[in-house]
Amino acid sequence: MTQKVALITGVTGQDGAYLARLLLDKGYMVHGLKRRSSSFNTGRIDDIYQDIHEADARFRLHYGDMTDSTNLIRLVQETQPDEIYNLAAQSHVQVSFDTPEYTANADAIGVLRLLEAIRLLGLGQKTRFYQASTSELYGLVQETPQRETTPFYPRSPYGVAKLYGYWITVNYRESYGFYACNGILFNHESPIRGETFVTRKITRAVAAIELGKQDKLYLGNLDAKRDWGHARDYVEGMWRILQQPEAEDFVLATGETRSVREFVERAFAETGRQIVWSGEGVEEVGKDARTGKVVVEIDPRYFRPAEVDLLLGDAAKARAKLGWEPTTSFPDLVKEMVASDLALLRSGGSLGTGAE
Ligand code: NDP
Ligand code: GDR
Repeated sequence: MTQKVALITGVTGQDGAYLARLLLDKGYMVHGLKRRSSSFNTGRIDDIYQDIHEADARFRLHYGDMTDSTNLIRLVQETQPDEIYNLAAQSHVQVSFDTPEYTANADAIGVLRLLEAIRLLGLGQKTRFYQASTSELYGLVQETPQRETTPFYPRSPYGVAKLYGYWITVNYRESYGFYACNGILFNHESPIRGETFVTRKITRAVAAIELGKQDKLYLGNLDAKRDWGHARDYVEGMWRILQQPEAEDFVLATGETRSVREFVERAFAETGRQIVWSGEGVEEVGKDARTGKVVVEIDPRYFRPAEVDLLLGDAAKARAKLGWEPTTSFPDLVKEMVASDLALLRSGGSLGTGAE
């Protein structure tokens, strides 16, 4: 069998790193698009990076950007991929309120640029396309649990940009017969989750508080509910979505929802701390039940102009057609993330700055 070739945009992100590993394990030649940065941005993939001078290197990185059409066209032309996984995005919902235009450029028009690259190069019948769509499309939810047929109502510039990405993918499938699919993925996390998403922000703070390197954790809305799974399971789902006889869209979710508050409680419990809540609204605090010290405070700056209150996915279609199941429970996910952040800090890892 000839070796399959994959192109992953966003390869330096959480999902890109897990997916690159998965595809390399399956024998693929993997090309990844990375952005030029003034500091190293390949920390998540350094261990799988192979020296380009090695003749049999199966993992290659290329500079590029979702805002640069000619770059994307050249990359698709050079790599002639069997599968493209479009994971690149300005993926932070709150940041999208600060950078709405850039978010639209990268997350919406970026998808169009890649699809056009495939079309212009005449690869429409060869290259399968995966678009990283999101449960943020549901936003102000119209139905619970959310499934493939639930109407969308995005609540952020990020969600609105991703809505375009979703529909342009459907449109190229219907207009030109592309094998192009949306994975509508609910939140998925891991020890290499970006440090400013709420789960990782919490597990890093819990580890830092345990080791005496930080006093408090500042958060926004504790009552938002999310359907949290493990990124490892979700990249397996992405791959399965592109292996079907027909191109279709799929929800990937665990079918369980928890509040940010529950995540906080569970994470602190990993270090033997029970959290007791008192006060209301922005005055609410979480205290360590044993010492009485305040370890969680509310900072209004982390509230969003418009919030997504409740997400809960129904992955019945993925179960039936892809044989996909999440394998990591919520307690195990939290346990793994806290343990990893404790190990990282103990080994001298830095807390970094600007943790939102
Ligand atoms: P990350 O934020 O960890 O990674 C995003 C990746 O996109 C990084 O490699 C980043 O590069 C790259 N990127 C950002 N902007 C550009 C650009 N203009 N040009 C090229 N590359 C760019 O996200 P995740 O891995 O968590 O998510 C992957 C995808 O899935 C994203 O599209 C996200 O919106 C979507 N998604 C994620 C979910 C989740 O829960 N994780 C759920 C549903 C959808 P750099 O490293 O240089 O910043
Ligand atoms: P989300 O993830 O917006 O769901 O998008 P995030 O972890 O940022 O927020 C989840 C919920 O937690 C609340 N929250 C806070 N969030 C952050 N980041 N920081 C805080 O201090 C804080 N306090 C409370 C938020 O208000 C929100 O309700 C993620 C991203 O990966 C998207 O790219 C992806 O599409 C969706 O998941 C599915």
